[in-house]
Amino acid sequence: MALQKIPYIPNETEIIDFAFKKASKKANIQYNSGTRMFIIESDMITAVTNYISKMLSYIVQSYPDLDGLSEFYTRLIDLTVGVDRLKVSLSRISTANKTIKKLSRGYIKDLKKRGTNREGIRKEFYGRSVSIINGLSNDLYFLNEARKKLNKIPDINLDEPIIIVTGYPNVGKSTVVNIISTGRPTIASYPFTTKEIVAGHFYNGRDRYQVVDVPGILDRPDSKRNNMEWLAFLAIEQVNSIILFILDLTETCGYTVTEQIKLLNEIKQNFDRPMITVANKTDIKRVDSDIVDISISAKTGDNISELMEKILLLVKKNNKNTKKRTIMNKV
Ligand SMILES: Nc1nc2c(ncn2[C@@H]2O[C@H](COP(=O)(O)OP(=O)(O)OP(=O)(O)O)[C@@H](O)[C@H]2O)c(=O)[nH]1
Ligand SMILES: [Mg+2]
Repeated sequence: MALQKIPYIPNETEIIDFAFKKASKKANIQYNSGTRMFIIESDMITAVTNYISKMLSYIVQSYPDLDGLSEFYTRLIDLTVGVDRLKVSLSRISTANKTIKKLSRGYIKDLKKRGTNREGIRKEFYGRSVSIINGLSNDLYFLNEARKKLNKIPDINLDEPIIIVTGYPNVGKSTVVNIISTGRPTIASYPFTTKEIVAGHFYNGRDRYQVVDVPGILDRPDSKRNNMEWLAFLAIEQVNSIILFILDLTETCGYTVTEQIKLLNEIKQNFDRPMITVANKTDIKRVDSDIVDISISAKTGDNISELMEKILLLVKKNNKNTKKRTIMNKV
């Protein structure tokens, strides 16, 4: 399942301009045709209410139903923008929508009273609606910023083979993803360059393989971990994939081999995932180690075709095991 793309969220000025311009256009036509004042004023209130309501409902509906999402996407959204914050903003928009509709009914009732200043009543309704919409300004801003981040979440097809590339920050994970797939995560010589999950793919014959880049993870207590590290764990935990664990044995990434191996062991212990351990940056220095399955240079392309062979073999093995497990579960 993929997350729906969220369209542009208008700000308070755009909502107000849209609703009032449309309503006054309608009123001008009625003035010119000599319609009664009561009808004109009440139609204007109704029109403004309808346009505002349409836009506010549209905003709420633009977002996925947060209570109906899978655990993976709920936690992904939570780490990306905060589910509670999102719920608060969306519910404020819905409440404003209801309040304006209620106000509108009240003011239309007032219009019916004899001897009242009808234009004054309609203007009072306008003033109150404008201030309600202005009160949503922070929420509308937040929802539009959240939308930009959420729209970057890649579509991951859970039915196709997936390769998650993980390891310490700055070891060359994104460089590996760039060289083996269509994924184009940013590469830079500092830690935590990758701040979100980025996906790409490659084909072997007709079969598509998805390659997922995740933020770097440090070996440190959970309480110290940042949202980016949790994003990486979330992907490893929730997505049935094979893992490419990238190590930088040259330590030019800024972290020691001991630290990197500790993380490797933690991931092995906590997640039951088929894994290939890869030593990167052999162009700088070749370091022998028993813990790696293959040594490569993502920069020069050295040994990449051998890496691809290993990936294909492991995916094949994993597919067989997954099928076996599902059959066993059904028995
Ligand atoms: N010499 C050499 N440099 C490499 C190699 N692979 C990556 N680098 C460099 O290492 C630095 C980090 O590369 P990235 O691919 O951004 O590393 P990352 O693991 O994705 O880093 P984060 O996203 O910050 O966790 C960059 O300066 C790369 O150019 C390699 O095989 N050889
Ligand atoms: Mg990266």
